[in-house]
Amino acid sequence: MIRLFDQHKIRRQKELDGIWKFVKEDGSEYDLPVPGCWEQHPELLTYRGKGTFYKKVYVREKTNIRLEFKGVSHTADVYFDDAFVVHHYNAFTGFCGIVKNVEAGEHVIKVEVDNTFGEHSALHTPNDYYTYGGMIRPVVFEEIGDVYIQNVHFKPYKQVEKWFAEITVTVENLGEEAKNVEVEVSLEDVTFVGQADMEANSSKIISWNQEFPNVKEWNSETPNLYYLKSCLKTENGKILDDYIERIGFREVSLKGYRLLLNGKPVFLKGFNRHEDYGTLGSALPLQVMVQDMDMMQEVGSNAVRTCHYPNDERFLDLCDERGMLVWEENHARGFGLERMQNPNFEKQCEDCIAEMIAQHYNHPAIVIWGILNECASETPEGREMYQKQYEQIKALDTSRPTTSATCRHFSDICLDLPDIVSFNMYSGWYQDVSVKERHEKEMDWIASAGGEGKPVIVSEFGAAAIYGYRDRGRCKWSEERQADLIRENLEVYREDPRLTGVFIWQFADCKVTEEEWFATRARCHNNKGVVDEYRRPKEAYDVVKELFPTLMGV
Ligand code: ADA
Repeated sequence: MIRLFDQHKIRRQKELDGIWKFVKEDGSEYDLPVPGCWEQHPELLTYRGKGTFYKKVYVREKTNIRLEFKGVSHTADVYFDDAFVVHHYNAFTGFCGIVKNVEAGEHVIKVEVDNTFGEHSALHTPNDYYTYGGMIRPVVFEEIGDVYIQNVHFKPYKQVEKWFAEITVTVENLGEEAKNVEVEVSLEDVTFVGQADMEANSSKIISWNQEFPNVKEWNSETPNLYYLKSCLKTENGKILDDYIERIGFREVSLKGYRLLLNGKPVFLKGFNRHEDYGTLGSALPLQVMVQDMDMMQEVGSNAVRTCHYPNDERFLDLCDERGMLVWEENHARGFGLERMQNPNFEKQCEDCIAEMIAQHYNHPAIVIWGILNECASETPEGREMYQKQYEQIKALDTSRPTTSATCRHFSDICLDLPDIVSFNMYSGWYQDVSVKERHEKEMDWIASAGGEGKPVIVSEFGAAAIYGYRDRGRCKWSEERQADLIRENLEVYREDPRLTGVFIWQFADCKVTEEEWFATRARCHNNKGVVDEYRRPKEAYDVVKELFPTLMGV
């Protein structure tokens, strides 16, 4: 499955899922499923290296081919019949390549994949989550004409109690001749058109500000979704291409200490969720995404943080359908200044932000853009990079607030930059301190260090527990202790009106890299999930179920 809805009725599109041939760097060959992680194969459990995937495809008649890769971990070089098509770094954002004038017949797609660490990879590093290898998300194969729709963006807004939207359609002309096409856009009973008069080998953006009189708002309780249908037509009405997006009418804003959705205050009762499952690694099938969603909603969660990277579009589609509010963030976890000064760091962050926003812009569920989890925000050099990334986000999207989860307590010099201040705090786990006392100190410091008057989110808190380890003395690492600490934290946070949300660290246990200090993690897992990596609930799961509903509903 590519998305949870059909994006095309006219454009020929298929998913290249199934078995691909994989040739490891040493020449050994495997039949691997795509999407998938190569670590699921018993001989590749710990393989960190390079390998090449091959897939034969058949083209019925001469056409242009558009290949879209939703996620390749972590670096891909794509070839079509041995001709280079596209290079991409980062497992967590999609990318595409175009091959023009492909003759009818059989062709071979080759994808060289690399999940090694080193200076070439500033974002995928040994970390408190695992960087797997392979084509972890869907691969899409499309046949397109010379003129096609490259992207559609939809930004809803309200004016005098009526819904409007700014719609932009980007059209590409791959041909060697100028083309003039009509662009038609429709949503329910509203249709509007524009003209794209295009030079050869060019692209054009057409935009509208359009009123939509008969629509219902999107929110957590009633996540109303609509199909935004765009198509390209010739002068005599022949449809050349189509592009369907699924959107929601909602506005996000801030007022005092609160995040507002459609003008109403919300309190985010969330989980941090890594894309990681048992033996499947980061290639989560829809079944797991739905199970995660059902479990998070069962305990009363209304929000999820895509720690620490952009998520699979199918999960974001599910959040749109279920009204699950999303803090999506760029790809970064715990980089001190030295790692932020890797020569590839800034460009790889910039590319990730650009791709994350371009590809996920239309999801109504995304209400916050985050950056740089626990990076060097206590340094002037780090501040420059934080500032640059916040500015990049605002240049691409002014409709959503920004934030960043800090752990530079009492030393962070960037709290004046984001719209919302967020901090990670493990009182009772890493520090044997009273949650309440430590929280008050943190909030006082935030107010004095640039965060005065801003909404605050406790972006991480929790404790570890080994699934199945029970102890009547409630010792550390027992399910009982984890449950006690989550209870103590939630009972403190629910009393603080300056908070507009909390995110438990974390929903499910996840694998970590057995390098650096992460190797000290029991089982080579981050064990702070309220469920384990197979979604088996720990005692804390029921504490969350008891307490989430008591958190401020306003
Ligand atoms: C940090 C980090 C998380 C995780 C957590 C932990 O806050 O943001 O990714 O590593 O600590 O479990 O210690």
